[in-house]
Amino acid sequence: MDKRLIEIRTALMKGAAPAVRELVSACLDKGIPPDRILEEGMVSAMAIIGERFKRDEIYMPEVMIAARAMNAGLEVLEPALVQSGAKPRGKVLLASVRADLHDIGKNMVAMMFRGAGYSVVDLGVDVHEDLILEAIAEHEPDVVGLSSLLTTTLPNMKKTVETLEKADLRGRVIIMVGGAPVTPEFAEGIGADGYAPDSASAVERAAELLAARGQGLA
Ligand code: B1M
Repeated sequence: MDKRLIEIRTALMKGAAPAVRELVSACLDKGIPPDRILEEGMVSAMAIIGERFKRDEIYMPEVMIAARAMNAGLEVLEPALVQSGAKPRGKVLLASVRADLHDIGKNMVAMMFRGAGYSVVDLGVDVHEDLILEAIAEHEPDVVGLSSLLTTTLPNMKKTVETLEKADLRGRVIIMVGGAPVTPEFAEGIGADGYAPDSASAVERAAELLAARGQGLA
């Protein structure tokens, strides 16, 4: 692997947010493709952090500072992935479901959508289903994307889909779900319109679903 990407991975695992910012910026200046910086330098670091956390080799504070460094790197990387001046291809509302504080995956999904020319409204983490309803009324998105990283918050994902169903919004918005514990079977079981295993395929799946509704601008 490129030495500079290894440096990003090391800095990210140490939680050195300013160093991650600088290194990502330097890699972009050197012309290293943003998707390589993301996957090889950053996502690989979070995977190692996750393994170490599982084996009790590191604890919550270390995971939190690594996550903060990851999000710092994502901020620097995002403009490089976003097409300038492109007409929005649709509007996407994103949220980590109620009681779920994980946001790295959701932030990557947001970044990929922005990079593909969608406008994104990101409601953040621990978002109550009622707040999602209010946000739909305010922003009128084409797609609502829900993220969950905990088996204990999967029921809240289901509850959110039920809430949108009760509010009669099923025909108006496409509901997409994702996150590590979410499976295609779970997604189908709770009545989501779409599932994606990663951020890049989330964009592809949304485009397919929008096209199927005659809304795609691709
Ligand atoms: Co937590 N955590 N965590 N954690 N954490 C996991 C998820 C866990 C698997 C770790 C473990 O035990 N090995 C475990 C869950 C176990 C389970 O439920 N089965 C766990 C736990 C238990 C917890 C706490 C309960 C720990 C505790 O308090 N004892 C606690 C819960 C807090 C809460 O949410 N209420 C907790 C807290 C935290 C931190 C706050 C410290 C931090 C989050 C910081 C942050 O996000 N800002 C954290 C982290 C960082 C992790 C790990 C290490 C990394 C998660 C991550 O960012 N992955 C994680 C272990 C792991 O995953 N290996 C772990 C990288 C990210 C790029 O992947 O989010 O999967 P991911 O996103 C992917 C896809 O899933 C997909 O695209 C993304 C990119 O390709 N995707 C979508 C995501 N959303 C999508 C939406 C879509 C489509 C695709 O459509 C809309």
